[in-house]
Amino acid sequence: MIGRLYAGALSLAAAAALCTAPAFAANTSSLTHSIVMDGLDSPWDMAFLDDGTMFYTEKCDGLSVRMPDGTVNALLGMEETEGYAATADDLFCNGQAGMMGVAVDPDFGENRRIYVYSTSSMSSPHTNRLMRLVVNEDFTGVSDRTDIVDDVPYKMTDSAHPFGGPGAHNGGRVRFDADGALWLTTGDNHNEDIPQSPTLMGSKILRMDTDGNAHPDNAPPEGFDKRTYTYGHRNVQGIAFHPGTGTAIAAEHGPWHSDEITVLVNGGNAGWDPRGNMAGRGDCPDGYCGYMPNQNEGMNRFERASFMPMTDFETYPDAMPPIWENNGWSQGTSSAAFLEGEAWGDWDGAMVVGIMGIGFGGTPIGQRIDVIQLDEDLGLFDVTEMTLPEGMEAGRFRSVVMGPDGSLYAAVDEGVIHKMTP
Ligand SMILES: [Ca+2]
Repeated sequence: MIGRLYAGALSLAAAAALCTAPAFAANTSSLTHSIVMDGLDSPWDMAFLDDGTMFYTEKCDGLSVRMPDGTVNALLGMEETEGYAATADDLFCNGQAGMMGVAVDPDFGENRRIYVYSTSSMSSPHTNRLMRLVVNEDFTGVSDRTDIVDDVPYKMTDSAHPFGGPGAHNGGRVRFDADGALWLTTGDNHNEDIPQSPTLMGSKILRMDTDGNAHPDNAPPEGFDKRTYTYGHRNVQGIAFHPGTGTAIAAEHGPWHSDEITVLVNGGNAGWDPRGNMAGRGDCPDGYCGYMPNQNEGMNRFERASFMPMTDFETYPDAMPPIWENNGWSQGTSSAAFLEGEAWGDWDGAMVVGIMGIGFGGTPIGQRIDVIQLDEDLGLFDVTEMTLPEGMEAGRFRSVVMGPDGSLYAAVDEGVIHKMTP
């Protein structure tokens, strides 16, 4: 083994990574690929039943279900959509906002419940809401909408901060853990007060029951909304649960630098605070230091990170440290899942993270799925870019989800849901 020859000069982790490299190659070269659906409009998330039934969202259209035989039923449309069994006129899309995460109740067989996160105009100012719905017996419609979370902030106007426009930074992933708790990730709306606010539910990761009540074991600081599991995030679109320990791990977008993956600690602060008065930062344009200094001002990503860090240890020494920072880049780190099943070989139990990439002069850079292997202490062991199967094009990897068949499903903004099978 080549790795052993160099073991004396490399860290043990690096040497072990070299040793196992041939197994990785075997995995990726034997991935088969098929397109499950295409022609979709910004598919955002998927959720599966054991028989392969797949619920999915499209950001500006609504919620649909693809049956195991390939039949598609459009269940709940947003305002001004056609062809859905029902429409909800308060659900709308704007910018990054719209219909986002979807999850299936662990007891779906008994209660037929699913959960969908969407932007809504029902209240003023508008908010992001987590809705509970009941799916009818033949999967042709939903009913009994209950908004179990109705107070996640939404960015109404440009005036809050011009960069990114209305609808920016909603988070949006909805997942159940193995114990049946319901989790929701949210974002900062370009609002400097949200991340460290004890009561505004943006920039948080919420852990709840299926009525939207706080999990009894949540341990946020005194005065915080008890639904809070962690706070001080920027814009979390990825959350997954480590198969061995059940630990929640989040992936989130950085501001022109430093996408992060963070192992979450109950009650923890992720350390994002774009207020100007923090850490000696002066006034920033529009009361938001989140994009300072501007990336066009000649600073590199590491210099920017030192001014406006994703995790501000100077102000918050006890903040949760990220285990991965994307080599300092911000490239649209979106969703996360754990590969499970012996067919994945050495990647069984590894985390995959979908990265949407950024465009320079129309050329996308960084569109990929990273395979992130953790060590026994949930530290970073190795990162490998997944070699995509032949015939599969990269895209803006918005959602990665393990299917009940052991395949990895990946939705890209370009309108395709891919399936990769080891
Ligand atoms: Ca952080």
